[in-house]
Amino acid sequence: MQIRQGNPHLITRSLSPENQETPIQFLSNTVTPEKLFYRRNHFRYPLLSDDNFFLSVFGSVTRPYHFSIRDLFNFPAQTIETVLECAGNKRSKFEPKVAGEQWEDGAISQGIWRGVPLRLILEQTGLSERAKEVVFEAHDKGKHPGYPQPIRYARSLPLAKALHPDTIIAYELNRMPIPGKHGYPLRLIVPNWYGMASVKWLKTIRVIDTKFQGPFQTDDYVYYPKDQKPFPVTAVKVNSTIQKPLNLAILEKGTHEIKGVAWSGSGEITKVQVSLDSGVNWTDSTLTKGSRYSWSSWRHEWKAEQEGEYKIKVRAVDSAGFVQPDKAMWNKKGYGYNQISEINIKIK
Ligand SMILES: Nc1nc2c(c(=O)[nH]1)N[C@H]1C(S)=C(S)[C@@H](COP(=O)(O)O)O[C@H]1N2
Ligand SMILES: [Mo]
Repeated sequence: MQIRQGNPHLITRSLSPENQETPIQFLSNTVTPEKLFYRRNHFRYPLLSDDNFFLSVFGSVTRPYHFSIRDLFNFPAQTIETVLECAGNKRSKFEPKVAGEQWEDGAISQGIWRGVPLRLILEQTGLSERAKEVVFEAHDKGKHPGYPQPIRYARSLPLAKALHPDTIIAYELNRMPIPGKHGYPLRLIVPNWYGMASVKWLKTIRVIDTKFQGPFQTDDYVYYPKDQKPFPVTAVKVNSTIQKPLNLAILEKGTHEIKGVAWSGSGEITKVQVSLDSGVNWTDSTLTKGSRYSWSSWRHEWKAEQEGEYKIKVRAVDSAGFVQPDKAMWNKKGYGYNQISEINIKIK
């Protein structure tokens, strides 16, 4: 008899609501399978069926409408492969520490989403001249500090982002109906923005001519830096993760592969550099570019000839000219950590 080798599985940060991260160090495929796709929830899961399911679109529109799932299937579909990263990814690395889920590197996954461009839906309903933002309200709800009654998860997008051809109302993930934990039956997908924008379990879409003031818009998902005015969390910052070797590994002398992924919400990854001497000298790694919104893979072969302890650093650069900084911008709620990636290893 043989005892089977273990398989990667999600890492639990909290059980209720369920928050679990992807074991990103052990991912080799470009698309994250459902069982390893990170889960980030504010409330308990809502239980929905697609029978009698309607998505209502109303507010500052000329022809409000209740769309059935079937109505949505009749629109031309758009397929988008994209990174989905929680704004709190890597929060555990902030110094000084900040409260919140102590995510390491795995509050990020990648999937292929298929659905209807929101823009086509809004073309059908029409927009009033004063329309300014689009509010997405979800089915999940619960207690929130400062609110006597349970509130629903809700977020808004400015009109320009809502009308972007790649902002979609998705009904499939990885060529299957969206799993219950990831938004079944309908979910918003907003490529290039942190995950909070991609509202799961869509209930209504309301066009407004003011600025949305919900707590997940004006309290959470706002950067509160030390000596700057607060500003909203939007685009994903240029970032990378080292998948191999693992931090604090002890390795033999010889050739080792250093590899990982890199991504950005403001352009494509153009370069990933590796330093084997704590950031003094940098070499370009070999880059395999992903598609427009997906992560890129990088690798570097290292001939480790000398015993000792090494600090290996990695920094990604994107086409907009952004580079991972030496020091992440500390902020009270711990969003957008993208400091140069590093591991410490020992060669014996
Ligand atoms: N309805 C609803 N949508 C939501 C959330 C939520 O709690 N409720 N969490 C948001 C956050 S913060 C993230 S990072 C992503 C996580 O998506 P996933 O659980 O499918 O990975 O969903 C976003 N959409
Ligand atoms: Mo998130």
